[in-house]
Amino acid sequence: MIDLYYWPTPNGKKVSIFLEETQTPYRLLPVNIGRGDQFAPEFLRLNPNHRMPVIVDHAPSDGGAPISVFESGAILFYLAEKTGKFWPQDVRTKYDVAQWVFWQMANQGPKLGEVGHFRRLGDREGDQSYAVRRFTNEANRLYGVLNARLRDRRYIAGDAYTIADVISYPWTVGWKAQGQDIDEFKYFKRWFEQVGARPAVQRGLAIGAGLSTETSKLSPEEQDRIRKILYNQRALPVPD
Ligand SMILES: N[C@@H](CCC(=O)N[C@@H](CS)C(=O)NCC(=O)O)C(=O)O
Repeated sequence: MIDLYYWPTPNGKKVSIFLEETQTPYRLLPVNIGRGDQFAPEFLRLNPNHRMPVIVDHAPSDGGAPISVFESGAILFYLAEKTGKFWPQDVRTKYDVAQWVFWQMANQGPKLGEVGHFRRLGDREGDQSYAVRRFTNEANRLYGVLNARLRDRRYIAGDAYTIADVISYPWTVGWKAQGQDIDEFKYFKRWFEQVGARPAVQRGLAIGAGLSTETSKLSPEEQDRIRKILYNQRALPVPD
């Protein structure tokens, strides 16, 4: 059985989609990041970087002690290897998929995270127009990269749906809030609709939907409390 430490955000949904796609049994363990669950000592033992998602596999393939994995890219590599699904192992496809997984982790995820952050922030911390412009343009560039990639292939790594698609899709669901118009990217749009129509993707996206409330619907006090936890984090003290 896999334990999934989860909150319904794009990074969490990468893993719930994979687990739904492969019908892998899992137990959902909510990590309420707006309450600060990611800083609990038990959680920090699993991920010193205090971020979800994390998985713990209680039945690893070597028959040994449970294995825990953090970072959604590493989690998808682990689960793809364990299930033998969505990561073809011939040397060409294997590294085609790997490079796009790294692209997502190092580019698309962080930059789309920043564009969302600065566009939501408003002028609460002073004039953000440069940050908004910089990250909205960077998001546009990244949608362009996917669009060009998908011009002559059905999925990111070729004809087959792989973890490169699973990992890239959830961040694109918020394209409007990222200041983008997907009609600008017709090859991307075809892929977006195709992946979004998969029943397992829809189930994966819906996992934990009842756990959190959209920030804009919370009271100003509640929004403030969450911001204090999530914004301007600094190094945690190292225990003696
Ligand atoms: N690179 C990490 C990013 C994980 C991440 O940023 N998770 C966010 C939610 S999407 C989180 O746990 N945030 C808690 C916090 O900011 O304190 C991954 O892909 O797993």
